[in-house]
Amino acid sequence: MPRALITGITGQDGLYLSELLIEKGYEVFGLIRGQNNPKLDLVKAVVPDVKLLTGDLSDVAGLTRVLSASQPDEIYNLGAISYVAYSWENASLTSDVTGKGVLNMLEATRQYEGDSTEKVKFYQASSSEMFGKVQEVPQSESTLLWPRSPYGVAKVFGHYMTINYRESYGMHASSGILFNHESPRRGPEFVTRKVTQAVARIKLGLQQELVLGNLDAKRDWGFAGDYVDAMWRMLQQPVADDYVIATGETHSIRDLLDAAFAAVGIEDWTPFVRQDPRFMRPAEVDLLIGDPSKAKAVLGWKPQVNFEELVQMMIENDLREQTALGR
Ligand code: NAP
Ligand code: F7E
Repeated sequence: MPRALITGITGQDGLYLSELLIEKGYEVFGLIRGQNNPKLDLVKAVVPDVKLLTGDLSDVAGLTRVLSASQPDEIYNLGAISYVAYSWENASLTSDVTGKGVLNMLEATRQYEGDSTEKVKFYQASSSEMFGKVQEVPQSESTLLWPRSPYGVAKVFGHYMTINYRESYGMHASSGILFNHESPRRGPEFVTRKVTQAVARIKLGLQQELVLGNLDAKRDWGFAGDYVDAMWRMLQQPVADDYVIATGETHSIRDLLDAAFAAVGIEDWTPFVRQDPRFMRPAEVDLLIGDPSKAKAVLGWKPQVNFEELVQMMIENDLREQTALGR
């Protein structure tokens, strides 16, 4: 039975990846932080077979202990402070966790691997935020990085550290440059879920208004369930490498509003939506669109859920959830 360790087990991707690996017959360990993590019950309910170990990405000694206890064949480093807007207010903390945390995991993995001839396979959750002020359209593995937020800068550090450990120590360390991926499990601070939750509440008469920032930014949005499959495929390759994972389509926040309101039968959303500078960012990433052709050719990966299906899935979930909460 192969063993996998996942950091970020309480997050959107951690839950989908745990389900996928358990289905494939893995013994799965998850890193959980804090003394009374509020998402513990959720993890236990969704993936009861995952074995939880306490640790924090900023504590390398603790990570070393977690590796000894779990003895993983594959490590998926998904843990991060992942909310871009928050990263300006907490730039130093974001650098420590999202950036230096990757180095801590790589170093703990290198020491755990020691002189063993069996390579531990390491996955780093890199991000399309690294492209920032894009230097090429669409963005591929070779596009110059130009991050626009403390989060993006921290991810660039983690990305290059992963490549550096691969080149310096021969580690099987791969980096997935994933474009935005969403689901009914997406945190409500991110724009897709903020919109689908609000639209469901407006439809049910529980909310009157949705307040947003920049409606013109464009993102390449896919389904998280498809994207965790790409992570696993990367670690099954004989040689570690970096891959862009994206749909190759882009949509603005306005398109998202069109699709979400249309899904509940509202054609004109303008009376319900207000813009507030509070939600504007000091530096915006205007356009993201990925070129996933390398992942298609090498990993045999392609997205299964398109933009309209994704929005529909999230709206249906939020209508169910909000109906239950409204009762
Ligand atoms: P998420 O839902 O925000 O989950 C982040 C996870 O990181 C949570 O489990 C969180 O645990 C954990 N974490 C935060 N600080 C930590 C620390 N100091 N030590 C250990 N764990 C810590 O993120 P996601 O959407 O699943 O994304 C997974 C990874 O992919 C992240 O690295 C993210 O930056 C990256 N990424 C995401 C996307 C996307 O569109 N979703 C795209 C590209 C890359 P707590 O519950 O304890 O806070
Ligand atoms: O913003 C605009 C906002 O917060 C998307 C993370 O998973 O994907 C995610 O980062 C866009 C931006 O995601 C609101 O200005 C407008 O242009 O949903 P988001 P993100 O910043 O793209 C990348 C790939 C990651 O790696 C990250 O971890 O939507 N926007 N109005 C808004 N965004 C939010 N959150 N809230 C608004 O009210």
